[in-house]
Amino acid sequence: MNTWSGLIDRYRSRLEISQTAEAVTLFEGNTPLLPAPRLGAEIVPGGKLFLKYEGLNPTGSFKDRGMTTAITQAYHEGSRSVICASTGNTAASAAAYAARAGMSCAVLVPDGKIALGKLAGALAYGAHVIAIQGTFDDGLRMVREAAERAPIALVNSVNPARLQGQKTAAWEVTEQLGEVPDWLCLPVGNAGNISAYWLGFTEAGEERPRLLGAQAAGAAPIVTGKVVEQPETKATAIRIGNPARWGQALEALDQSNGHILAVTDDEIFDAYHRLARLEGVFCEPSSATGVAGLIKSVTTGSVDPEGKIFVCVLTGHGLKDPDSAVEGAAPPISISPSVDELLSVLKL
Ligand code: AN7
Repeated sequence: MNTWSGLIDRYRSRLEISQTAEAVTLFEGNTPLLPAPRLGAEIVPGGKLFLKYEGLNPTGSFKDRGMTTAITQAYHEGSRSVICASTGNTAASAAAYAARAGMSCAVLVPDGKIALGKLAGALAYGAHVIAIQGTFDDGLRMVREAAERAPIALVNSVNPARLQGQKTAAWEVTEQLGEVPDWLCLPVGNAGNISAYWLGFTEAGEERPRLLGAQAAGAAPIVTGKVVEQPETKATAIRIGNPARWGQALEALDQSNGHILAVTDDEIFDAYHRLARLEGVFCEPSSATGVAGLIKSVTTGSVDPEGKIFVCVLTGHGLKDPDSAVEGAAPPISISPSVDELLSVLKL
């Protein structure tokens, strides 16, 4: 029998949320920690690579971890409507959990800059989708003020209940690995996830990994130390110029003796293709950013892989962004229904 019934059921006493609230859950979490020996041999010679495949959460991204706790808490406190700004995944997740709770949900997304699968999700779950002619950062500013002026709960990661759910990923990694990894590598956008992992590892004990954060070069405020007014990257999930948890991310990086760097879109897409083609793991471009950051850090000598265990967090599923997958690939070959023709085009 499957005994998994979601994060809150599994970890409630360790989560700072109401201990009596009825959980709003889609049985999120408990995602696989996949060994990645072929990619590992290429990018961390002498070390071991594992992939925490968060794209296998119910709506296809890690956001479901924080959304089960945020929506559970908001509903328990009496809210019946929620709002968020999003580059896409938060929107889809909020929409699904709101639907599950029978709440209404409004999501603000940057017009034309969200991947198709995320928009599809938000629409399918019945959210009120509002496209703004601006960036995610504009949207976040707007929803923060809207939640102050109207009776609507904000479920962006500035909501502390979000981090409570997201921190459980750190505990799962350690449980699955049987030890704390040497390095945890992940993409950084609004910096909620890196803050949550650090919180989780810190609450679990003395031993903690070093954090390796990666931002897209056109949206790397934490790396450059400057707000980016017009962030630009094909990894639209992390197209964020003024992260809400910037200070907390810097603290986590400092305390973990970690490292944050920028990677180009070409480096992101190289990692994205290698994950899929060497390991059969299809994640969205933003999710490959942590892997790209690891590749660059090893190549430039700032990380020595020898004897080390690396966990890369793959934050979202590849099907979230079908356009990125199709654009970068050769189109299918079209043939008539003839076996002769088939044999003539096969590459054996
Ligand atoms: C796949 O959905 O910000 O550093 O609004 O979707 O915690 O922001 C998404 C972020 C990484 C960055 N990977 O995480 C949103 C949103 C994927 C993401 C990030 C996001 P944070």
